[in-house]
Amino acid sequence: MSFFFADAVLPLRFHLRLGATRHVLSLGTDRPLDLEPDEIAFRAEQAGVRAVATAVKRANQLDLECRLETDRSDVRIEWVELARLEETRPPTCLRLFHNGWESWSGTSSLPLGRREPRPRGRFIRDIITNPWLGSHDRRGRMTSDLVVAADSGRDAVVMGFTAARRAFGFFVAARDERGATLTAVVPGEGVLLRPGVPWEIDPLTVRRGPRAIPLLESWAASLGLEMGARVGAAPSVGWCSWYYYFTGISDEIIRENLKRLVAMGHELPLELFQIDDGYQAALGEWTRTNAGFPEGMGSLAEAIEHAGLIPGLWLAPFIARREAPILRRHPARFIRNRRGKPRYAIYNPMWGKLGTARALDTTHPEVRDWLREIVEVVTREWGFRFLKLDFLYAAALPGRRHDPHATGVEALSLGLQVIREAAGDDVHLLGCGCPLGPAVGLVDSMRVGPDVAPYWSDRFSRFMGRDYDLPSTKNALRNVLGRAFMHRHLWRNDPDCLLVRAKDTRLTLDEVRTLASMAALSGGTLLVSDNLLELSPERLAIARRAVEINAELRDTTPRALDLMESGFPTLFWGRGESNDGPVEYLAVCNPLERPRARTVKLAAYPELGGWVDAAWAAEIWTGAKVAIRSGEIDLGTLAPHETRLLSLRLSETSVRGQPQS
Ligand code: 9PG
Repeated sequence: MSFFFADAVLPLRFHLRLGATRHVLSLGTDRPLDLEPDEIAFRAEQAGVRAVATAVKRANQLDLECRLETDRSDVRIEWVELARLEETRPPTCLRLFHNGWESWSGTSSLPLGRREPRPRGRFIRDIITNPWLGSHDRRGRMTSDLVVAADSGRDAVVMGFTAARRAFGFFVAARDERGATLTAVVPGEGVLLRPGVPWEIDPLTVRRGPRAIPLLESWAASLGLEMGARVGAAPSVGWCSWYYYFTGISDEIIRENLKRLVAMGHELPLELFQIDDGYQAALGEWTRTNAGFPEGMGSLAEAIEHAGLIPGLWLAPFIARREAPILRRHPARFIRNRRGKPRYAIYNPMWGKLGTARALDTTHPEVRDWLREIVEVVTREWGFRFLKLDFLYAAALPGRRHDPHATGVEALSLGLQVIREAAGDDVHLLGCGCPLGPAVGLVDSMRVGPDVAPYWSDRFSRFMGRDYDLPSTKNALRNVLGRAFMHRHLWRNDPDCLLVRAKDTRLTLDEVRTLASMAALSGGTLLVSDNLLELSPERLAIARRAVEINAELRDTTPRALDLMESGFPTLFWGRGESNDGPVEYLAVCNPLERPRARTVKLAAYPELGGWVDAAWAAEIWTGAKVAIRSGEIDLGTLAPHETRLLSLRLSETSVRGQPQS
């Protein structure tokens, strides 16, 4: 069988600086490899720098390992051009899946030759995009972090790193007169090599098969295995203070909601109660509370525990604002910019006008001691057992660090390791605003998209963020579907909160049902973030249904079936277990601004193929029964932003076929 992108080239080209001079060390060639299964070794030595690589070719898979070593003390690594896939006659329907750098970064599939939307304004771009794209980031090129997929409609290829210990490796897709290329690049961040210590590049894998999603899942399984992913049981459903109260929380507000939740009992059976941003004395001063929390956090954690819930708390451990003593007293504990000053991490108007937050240097031993202390207070003294760790990208930002050998990946891992050690194995860590790779094996769950919001989309997100990576329910959901394949392979996905309220929101009932459908099918963490005192019984029922479905799908990885067909997937599918046996759900969404007639052809997706001449479907939100006829589900017309959530049922006589990959 002849695949598209069949030609694999291994240039293995190291761009170095030896003292003040630039040097390129090439191990490989620009000739395509032959495809026979084989193992090839590469070796080169120049100017006291040695590099070796091994490529293992199997049927439909290529694995590459590579390392660099020197005895000199003046060698810096700029970047490495590792591998390239080439196609001289790209199919016209070719789409690429690109993955964003951190939790909030937009992720979707795009036609070849298109570049993913980039936020306007450096202050947003800096926290959304890999800081090391450099000259690869050009017009007409698409970039993807950690993994990339291409789908011709007939077959697919996935390229991805199977460890994330060294560098923020990325992929660049380019198209020109000669065809198309997909190149794997490893940025060295200009760090100094330690003499005598090998610099091992995160291994790369290339896998081919008929469809992209199973390949993405298989890549995620490999990365998860290598990094010791934490995917065990976890609190899955709960309440979070952020998306109704934002920073306006107080001891009283938290207790009122807690009391209401307890009174609701089985009406809303949750496990976790999480206090978000707004309790702390200052950003970076975590162990003292502000005036809204006069009794401190320990007594709140106790009250939550007493109510039979898991107490959860938000922390942004790697940033501090100038009100925090750590920034005033210890500027040397921060990543430094070109002027030697603490490096900028974010400007967030929610935290008041004055100034910005700065990024801590986790390679500094005093910072690690400080982190350890905070986490010990919060978990042991106060008793929180779930930590939402936010703005984690800050630890990985470029700048001068205490340790000149450390990359951003290594700095972020160090910081997260200290937190994990201090918190212990039993505290649940949720990563947020976090570059994805280095957190695998350290966090239990991970936010996989931008913040949801009490609106579908707004002008700020459309203009500044080009409707792609800034907070909005639309942007959040695109990523929940786009990154579904990571769930239970790298961590448990956090699709962000569920807002079901009818007041203080611009979300319509259709949009609320869409959010509830996708959060439920994600199988990930599902936190309701409304004022519980003001929820109507009808809206509460939506949350309860979502919680029930979510529980049935906890132990499966759902699939966005049309991930490689459209920029906003519209079919989300999951198969799980209920008290009455196996269950299967299909959400069909209309993300468009206009009504859309929709028929789903079951044979188009192997996951649905077994239903062709079987059964009927029940619409969860309306209770309507939908017939499956001639292998199709005809849903009529969907309103803008509406989702029909279908529970697929067997008829008495039919037998459900097995889903295929
Ligand atoms: C608390 C919030 C919530 C939320 C997090 C995070 O300026 N920004 O780009 C920006 C992005 C995300 C963000 C805040 C600011 O939200 O995702 O769930 O915890 O912090 O401050």
